[in-house]
Amino acid sequence: MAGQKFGDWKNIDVEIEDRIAWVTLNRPHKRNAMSPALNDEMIEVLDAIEVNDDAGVVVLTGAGESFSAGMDLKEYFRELDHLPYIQQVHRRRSAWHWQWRMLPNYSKPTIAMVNGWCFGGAFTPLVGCDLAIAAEEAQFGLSEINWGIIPGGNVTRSVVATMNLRNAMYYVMTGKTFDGKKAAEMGLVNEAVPLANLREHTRELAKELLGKNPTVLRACKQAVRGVLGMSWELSDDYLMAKSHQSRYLDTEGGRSQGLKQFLDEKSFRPGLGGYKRDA
Ligand code: ACO
Ligand code: V55
Repeated sequence: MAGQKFGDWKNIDVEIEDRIAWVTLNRPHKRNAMSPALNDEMIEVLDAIEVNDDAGVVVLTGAGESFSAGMDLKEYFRELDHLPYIQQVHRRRSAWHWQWRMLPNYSKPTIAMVNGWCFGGAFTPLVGCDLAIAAEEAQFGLSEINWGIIPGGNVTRSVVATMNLRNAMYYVMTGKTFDGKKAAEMGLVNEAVPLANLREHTRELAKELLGKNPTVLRACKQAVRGVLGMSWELSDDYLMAKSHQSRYLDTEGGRSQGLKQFLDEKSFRPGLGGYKRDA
């Protein structure tokens, strides 16, 4: 890639190119299984990119032929088993923190680019990302049942947030693999494209997001996750408050630009594309 290397981490490679931060889980010899060291570093990576103005979108992917083979079974399960429970919890906390606290609340749009194997624990960051594009050839699986555990670490929560009850049950109970096409059909990912086109396709999606108002995008993605557990009354009030908040925070004055360019200047149609941003 022609991008600029960003930071210096052992288990993660970050390159920033044209405002896209390509974050690559980089333990290909372990099929990018997520170790405690990798998860500790991911917190630093996401923190650093969030405050870096050179990056407007994050793409999360994996080095080599794997997106991620899930939690590192040796370093989390075998090697922590002898520790007291509270110490195990402490060691696992960095995984939880970036995968289902930081990612869903992230200030910039995030896209999971599933280039290959995606098992078990990898479903949590997959679903933590706002959008997901998979290679048709990628193989997914909730393999926990195959080695004798239930999908923990909020994997089950991630599955039911995206897949319907029948599909969730089927794949959790059988541990059978499915490919990128099937993942797209079920709504676990937005789309599947041939592996050869995956990066280019993801880049186009990232560029599209980079063309939108970042303040409003942030409010939109927070709102989509936020309203899920709310009553209609609470949701309406929250969305009105969020809408006013984003107008207040939006330094480029998106809403008034949009109205002016459509109603007065007749220079664009909101139904068919975005207003002209000169900010
Ligand atoms: N944890 C720890 N090590 C792993 C993991 C993992 N999740 N996945 C792969 N590795 C290691 C292997 O132990 C092996 O290490 P070694 O070279 O030191 O012996 C290396 O990565 C390569 O693995 P292979 O199995 O040889 O690779 P292959 O390309 O043949 O198969 C596949 C890839 C299918 C991904 C296979 O490695 C696999 O089934 N991995 C486990 C997938 C899984 O069930 N993950 C756990 C989900 S449950 C959870 O996340 C809590
Ligand atoms: C998994 C399980 C976990 C965890 C992360 O099933 C992922 C996957 C039981 O703990 O912390």
